[in-house]
Amino acid sequence: MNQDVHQGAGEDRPEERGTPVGRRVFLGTLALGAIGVVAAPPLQRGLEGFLGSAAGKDPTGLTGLLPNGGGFRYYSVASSVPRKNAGTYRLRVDGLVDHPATYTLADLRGLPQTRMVRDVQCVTGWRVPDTPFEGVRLSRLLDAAGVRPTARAVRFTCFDGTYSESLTLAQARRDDVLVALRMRDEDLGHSHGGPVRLYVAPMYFYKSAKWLSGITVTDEVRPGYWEERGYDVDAWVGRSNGRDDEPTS
Ligand SMILES: Nc1nc2c(c(=O)[nH]1)N[C@H]1C(S)=C(S)[C@@H](COP(=O)(O)O)O[C@H]1N2
Ligand SMILES: [Mo]
Repeated sequence: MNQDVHQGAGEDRPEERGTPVGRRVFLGTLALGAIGVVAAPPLQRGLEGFLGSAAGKDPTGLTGLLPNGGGFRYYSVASSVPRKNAGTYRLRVDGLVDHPATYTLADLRGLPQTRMVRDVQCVTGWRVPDTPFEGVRLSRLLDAAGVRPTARAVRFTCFDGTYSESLTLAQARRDDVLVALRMRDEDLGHSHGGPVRLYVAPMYFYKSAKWLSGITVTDEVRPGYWEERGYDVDAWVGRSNGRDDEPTS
């Protein structure tokens, strides 16, 4: 497991593999002495509040309180993720398209880049304000692929071998949805899903699939990893089941 984002903080733990809830609770309890958070979204609001107050932190887990890691917490549902670089990374675009394609990192870097500065909001309550992301608009890749008329949705898969996400075609074509190569004005590091992750700015951060390796155009939305475990497919910040205590807009 890679914890380099939060080294020194002693606060965070990579998300444990998708094991039954009982096991997560057990792991969370084990970890109580040393850390503030065990990240397991369906459980986390309860558990995080518990751990947070035990650690003397604000139980909402707002990121301003974290001393290190720039406010981010490392999440992975896979216990280990292979590293990919410019030589080994590939992004496949396929499904209901006329021109399936495989992009290298150099290919993606060669396309027009869009930079956006928005708040990152995890459904469990932590937030990182004003975070720059930069990359290729997803709509550009979809247009290049030639989406067929029967298409309704897009499915995202990851080279961690486990995670998945989805968007409707209309959501996927928004201007604020990126295939991101950079975050905080640096190339995306491995912990944050590098070299390439999805960035869905208007939705909770679980929509922003890390280690993106596949974009498949489909005829209907197929719920992603966390959505099969109870989270909203339409994860608009402030308007889904991760609703904030405070308004965010
Ligand atoms: N492949 C993959 N992508 C993922 C996740 C994951 O576990 N695996 N977790 C999601 C969740 S719940 C959050 S909050 C963010 C965390 O991103 P970070 O690790 O860069 O902070 O990634 C999202 N994308
Ligand atoms: Mo999250």
